[in-house]
Amino acid sequence: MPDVRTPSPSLSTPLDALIVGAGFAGLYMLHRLRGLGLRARVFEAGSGIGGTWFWNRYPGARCDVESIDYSYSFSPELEQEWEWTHRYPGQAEILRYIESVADRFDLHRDIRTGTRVTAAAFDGAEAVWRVRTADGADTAARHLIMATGCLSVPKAPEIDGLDRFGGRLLHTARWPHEGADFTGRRVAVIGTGSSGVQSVPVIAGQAAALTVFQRTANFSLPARNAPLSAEALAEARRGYPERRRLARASHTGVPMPEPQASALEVPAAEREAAYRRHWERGGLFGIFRSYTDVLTDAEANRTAADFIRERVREAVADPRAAEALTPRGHPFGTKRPCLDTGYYQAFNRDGVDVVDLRAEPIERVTREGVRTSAREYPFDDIVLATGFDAMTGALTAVDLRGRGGTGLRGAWAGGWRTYLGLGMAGFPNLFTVTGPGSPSVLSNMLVSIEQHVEWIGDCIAALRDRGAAVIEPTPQAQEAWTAHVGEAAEATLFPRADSWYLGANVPGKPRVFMPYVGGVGPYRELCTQVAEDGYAGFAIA
Ligand code: N01
Repeated sequence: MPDVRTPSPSLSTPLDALIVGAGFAGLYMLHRLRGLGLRARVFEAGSGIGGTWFWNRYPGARCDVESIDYSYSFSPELEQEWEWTHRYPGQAEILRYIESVADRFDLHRDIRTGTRVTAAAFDGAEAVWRVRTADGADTAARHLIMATGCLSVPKAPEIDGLDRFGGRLLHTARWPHEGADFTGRRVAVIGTGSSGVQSVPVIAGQAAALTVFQRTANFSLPARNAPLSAEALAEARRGYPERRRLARASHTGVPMPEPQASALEVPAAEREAAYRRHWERGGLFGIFRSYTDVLTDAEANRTAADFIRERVREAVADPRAAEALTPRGHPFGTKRPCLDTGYYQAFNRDGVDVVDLRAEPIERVTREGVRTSAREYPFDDIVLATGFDAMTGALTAVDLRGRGGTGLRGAWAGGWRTYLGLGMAGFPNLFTVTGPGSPSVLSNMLVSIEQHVEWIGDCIAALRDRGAAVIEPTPQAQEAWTAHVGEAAEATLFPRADSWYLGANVPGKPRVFMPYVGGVGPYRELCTQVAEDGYAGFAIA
């Protein structure tokens, strides 16, 4: 029997497609293209597959979409056979799932790990992409598919002295595979987005002392994670066809009823009871999808925000810490809310505290710890939970050169521009999976990934069947789409927060809203229509 992990030989003739990234998107892309009879390879920078779930191994790392929804839908057998253990899947379980999928569909033989793509240039004469990897090798492929993830380039904070710290410095998105034990140690966590909020309760349970450095208090909702019973799993499996159909047609990619009423047209007691039901049930989408206008009307939003602020004050015993942890200054949901397991309660433990960086900014990191405007805090470990250069970061990290040598970095200097988040004018035969301008991070990523992968696969197959060599968005279609994405965001409260959705977390990054707020269902219909209309908005040659 051949070793399935041995890479297929011979790259002497151009591949039909080179896929960059072996996360959920890249793996399914490979499987899909193979199914269409196309020759594809995956290059992956990491030493293993799994993307997000390969890198983010910090304590408490867990998905905030339920297991049965955060899973591939393309294989009914896989759906029926995989045993999810919890309502929300932990990092290790998701990585096991991904590995099992790769084995099941024999993907490893076409994946090269430890292979970072550094540059790629379109050769117009041959109509191929010439792809350079960090080892200096070049590979030719007719299509280049960037499955590089939306949150895959970690961002270190702009804090002086990190390199001088004498203790252990960790980033949640580059967690050591052997793990990190905090027993008996004095630990700092910098950053209170999802990664910080998930890791704090676990670290708090181990460390001798934990100090959380918070610049912006985020809204966090209880996950209410629990083991998934055999009955619940069996029921979910029976209901899969309908569940998936609802997810694909929904706004967020999660099967739940769409809101019908304004938060302002129902009596306060009824609204409070609805928020309470969602809070008790747990989950990310309940409260902000409970009414039509939570994300579009400041007053409607305030009703939800006030409800959550009240819960924070109830949960945190020390009034000073409660005050610091109470989110204000941005509408609920405009920075991605967190889903936690005991985050606020962690601050009731001895030795766990929060430092409000708005009142007491960090001046620098020293050899011993963190120096703020008020005092020096000594630490053994500093954990950076400071986020990512989201959505565009992984694309501009590669020196992509399109027609005539045009660079993507230059083309995007004033902000991203795409057609449907699927491709860029001037970059023929290049596709982005869940690229900027698509619903992506505002949705259940698995639903959005599958939709893009299937659309891209069908598109490449259609080109082959037509005998066409090249497809690329027209500049007009790209401009119109990019403008539409911006206008759609402007009609919501999203632009009111300094969020990573807007690139506001990365100094110097253009402040342009990146994901499409139109919802996965309507967006899917639009993409399908574009294909049915013979790839309207694309030039094919
Ligand atoms: O990153 P973030 P993340 N000094 O950017 C702070 C997904 N995800 O890794 O808000 C001090 O959200 C920064 O402060 P501020 C999910 O989509 C999902 O936590 O910019 N602080 C913020 O508090 C999520 O939204 C899951 O003022 C600094 C934090 O660091 C996305 O990934 C789990 C700073 C960064 O928060 C990113 O989450 C994890 C500085 N110089 C992640 N620079 C689940 O599925 C930054 N900060 C549950």
